[in-house]
Amino acid sequence: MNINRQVLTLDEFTIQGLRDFPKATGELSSLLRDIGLAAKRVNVEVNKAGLVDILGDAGTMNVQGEEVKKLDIYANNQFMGVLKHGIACAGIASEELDDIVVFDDPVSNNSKYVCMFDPLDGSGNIDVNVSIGTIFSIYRRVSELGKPCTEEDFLQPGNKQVAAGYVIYGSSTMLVYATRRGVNGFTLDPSIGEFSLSHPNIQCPESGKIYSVNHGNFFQYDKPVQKYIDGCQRKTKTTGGPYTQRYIGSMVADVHRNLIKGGIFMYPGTTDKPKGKLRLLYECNPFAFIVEVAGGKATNGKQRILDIQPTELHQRTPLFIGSKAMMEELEVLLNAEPAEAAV
Ligand code: P6P
Repeated sequence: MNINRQVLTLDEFTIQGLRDFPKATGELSSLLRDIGLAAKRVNVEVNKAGLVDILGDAGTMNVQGEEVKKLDIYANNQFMGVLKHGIACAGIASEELDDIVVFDDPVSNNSKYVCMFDPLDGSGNIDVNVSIGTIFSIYRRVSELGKPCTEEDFLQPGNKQVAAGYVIYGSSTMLVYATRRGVNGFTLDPSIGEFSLSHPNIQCPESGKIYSVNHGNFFQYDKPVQKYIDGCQRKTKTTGGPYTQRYIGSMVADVHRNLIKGGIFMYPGTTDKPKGKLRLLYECNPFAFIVEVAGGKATNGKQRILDIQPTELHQRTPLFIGSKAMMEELEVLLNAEPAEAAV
């Protein structure tokens, strides 16, 4: 047995990456380690949420107009805190905050990066013990170093992301992040309290047999989307169905499963919500970056998610994301003439 065989921790992995790039300043590695620390703190609270009075609505409404649960606030403050007191982040944007937070201190103003996050996505599932997650997205600033960051730093298209990732608080707690060099997954090892490399170089399977969508909205979807969903339930000239339907109602859990096993996740626009429900900057862009680096695709039905030029922090977008071949099946229908699209 190789006694020196060790599973790399997140810290060792990011530091080892620096050895490959001697000119790197180490700021991005530092930022990722900060996120890992906050994730461990959130994990502790998520894992005991049922035991202490941290559940239940905090009584406030967030910018989405949704009841905010106490754990959302706790998670938001953990991620904001480690980033503010780190050396690599000039400011943040969060699903839980109306506006950006400019850290505006000498160290932060000289930091190269800004970070956006959804601190606890799927929080409506907290009370029923369904997997939930944190989603994050990292950009290099476009504003002048040495000065406070500006909103312009946050309204960059997703194709400018330097790194993106998520934490899934599930049967085990995993941190998965992507840079242009690849996607790697780290599972929290409670025996040492460290995220340890468990899923190196994640590739999204070229195709799959899982489709994820909220069927309750079926009659509000456009005809091409209805036609594709129909094709997921039986073989058609454009789809290889029948597939298996899996939908947890927690984006991080649904997209993570499809990333590993292959599949397609859809949150289309509806007649009530033409822009859909999911947020571009801190939900769709990070997952689109991760899935594309892993070999998959992500669009809003017409355009690559990563090419969308944002105009506001909390804007929504329809999302279709997953295995390349399944996405291409869908695109045949989305691009077909309307006459083709009727179910
Ligand atoms: P629906 C959770 O509230 C969330 O933002 C995502 O995590 C999830 O994929 C989606 O909403 C579920 O929405 O309308 O299907 O319940």
